[in-house]
Amino acid sequence: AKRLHGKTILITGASSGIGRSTALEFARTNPSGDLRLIITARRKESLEELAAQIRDETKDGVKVLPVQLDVSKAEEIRGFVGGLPEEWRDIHVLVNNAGLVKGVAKAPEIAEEDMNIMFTTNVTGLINMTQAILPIFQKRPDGGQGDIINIGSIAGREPYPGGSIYCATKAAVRSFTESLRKELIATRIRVIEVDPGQVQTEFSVVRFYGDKAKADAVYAGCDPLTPDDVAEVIVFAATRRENVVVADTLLYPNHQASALIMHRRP
Ligand code: NDP
Ligand code: 8X3
Repeated sequence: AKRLHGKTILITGASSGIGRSTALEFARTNPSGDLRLIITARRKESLEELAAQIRDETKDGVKVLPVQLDVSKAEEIRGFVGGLPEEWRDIHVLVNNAGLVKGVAKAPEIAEEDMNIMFTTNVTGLINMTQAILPIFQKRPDGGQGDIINIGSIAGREPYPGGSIYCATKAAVRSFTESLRKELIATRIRVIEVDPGQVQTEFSVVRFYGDKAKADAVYAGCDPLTPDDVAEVIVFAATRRENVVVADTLLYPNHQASALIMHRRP
C-alpha cells in the first residue's frame, strides 16, 4: 500500500506468533516499496530466519533489520534507538506486541517470578517502548505523526480466574492506551489498540512452561484465530487514511463470545 511508502516499522516480539505474522504481512502488503522493518525479540536466531524469509519473499524489496531486544529490561530500551544505524531511526509505526502469560495459578499461589515477568514485559516494557519512540513522532509536523499499535487482549476487558495477573497486565495496557490517546489529542499521532481473543501461537506453550500437551488442550475442539488473522487487522489499521484511527478492536474466532465462553466441538 502507498500509505506505507518510505515508512519504518518497529515490531516487538517478532520472533513468533502475532509479531512474526505482522512483520510478514507488512512486507507482503508493500513488497517492492521502500519499507523498512525493524524486528525485535529476545531470540535472535528466529529473527534472523524471519529476516531471511522476508528478504527472500520480497526479493530484497523490503529492508529488514533484526535486533535483539528484551523489553522487560529498561536499560536495553534506553539504549535501543541510539544503537540503531542512523537510517533506521526515523520510525513511523511502533507495534507493541511483545507479551506473555505464565501459569494459571490463583492467589495466594501465584509465583512472584511469574508475576514480575508478566508485569515487566506486558506493562513496563510496553510503556518504556512507547516513551522511547514517542519523541521521534513528536518531532514531526502538527504536534507529531506516527502510529502506536498496542496489542491488548480480551483478557484486559474480562478478568478470569487463573489469569488474574495476565488480565491485570492487559487491563493496564488498555488503560495506558486510552490515557495516551487523550494526552496526544493535539497531535496527528494515532493510538491504536487491537485486542484478540483466542489465537493459536506459542502463547499457551509459554503459559504452561513448555508443556505442549497442555497447550494443545486449550485449542481442542476449537478453531482459533491464526496469528495471520490478527496481523491483517494490525496492518489494516496502519494503512487507513491518516485521519482514520482504528482506536479499539476486539477480535474473536467464531466459536468464542467471551474470555471463557467457547463452543467446543464434541
Ligand atoms: P507468542 O508466544 O507466539 O509470541 C510472543 C512474542 O513476544 C515472542 O516473539 C516473544 O519473543 C516475545 N517476547 C516475550 N517476552 C519478551 C521480552 N521480554 N522481550 C521481547 N520480546 C518478548 O504469543 P502471541 O503471538 O500470541 O503473543 C503476542 C501478543 O499477543 C502478546 O502480547 C499476547 O499477550 C497477545 N495476545 C495473545 C493472544 C493469544 O491467544 N495467543 C490473545 C490476545 C492477546 P522471544 O521469546 O524471542 O523474546
Ligand atoms: C490471550 C487470551 O483469554 O487466553 O490474551 O487470556 S486469553
